[in-house]
Amino acid sequence: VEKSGMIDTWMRKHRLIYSGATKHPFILSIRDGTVDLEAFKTWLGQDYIFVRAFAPFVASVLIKAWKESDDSSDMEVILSGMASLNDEIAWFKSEAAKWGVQLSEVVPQKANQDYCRFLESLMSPDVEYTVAITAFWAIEAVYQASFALCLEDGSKTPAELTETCRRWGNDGFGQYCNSLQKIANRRLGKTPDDVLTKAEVTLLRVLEHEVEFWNMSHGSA
Ligand code: HMH
Repeated sequence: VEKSGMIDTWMRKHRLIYSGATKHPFILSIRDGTVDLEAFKTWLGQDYIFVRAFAPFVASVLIKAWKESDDSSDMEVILSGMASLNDEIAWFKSEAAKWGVQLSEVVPQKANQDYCRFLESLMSPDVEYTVAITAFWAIEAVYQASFALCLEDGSKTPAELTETCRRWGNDGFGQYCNSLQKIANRRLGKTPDDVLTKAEVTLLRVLEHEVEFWNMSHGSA
């Protein structure tokens, strides 16, 4: 079996759930300009809490790369991701102030708690680097694809939300996601079948958590 483009194979195999995560009604409402700004504020506050849990997860991937990776450039890609999280947390604070969202008073909703607990489970030293880097790629790729959609020609994204969309939808972030995808593909191409299965299951869990996360702001919450 050709395993080198495993991510692409999985994207084809799971394209319905992938597009469920990247073309969620909340994202489509930003794109068509009908977004409920209260829903946006909910997302902003919840995502700030998520990113605070995401940073230690990325740190755990860095540790795994340092211990297990066969390519020293992996560490630089992961480290650049960690560095942008520093900027991102500052951005959330200033954005929240702009929208009148009190971050200290935001209570994590169940979907957010579940997602953060899932991230924590992936921080365990028992979780293989290959599995963790696949999850890391998927988490970033969903945001990249989602927000890039809101910046495409013909989208009616409200002016006050374009900066948010550019944060994850810009080309630089797209390049960074491609670098993560390359690392994941390289690792998946030489991993035993049991780890491959774990990585695929983990990828599906990420996509499910992303859908539930969007649902907090729009839909079945
Ligand atoms: C829920 N998924 C969620 N929040 C984020 N900020 C990202 C992915 C991308 O970093």
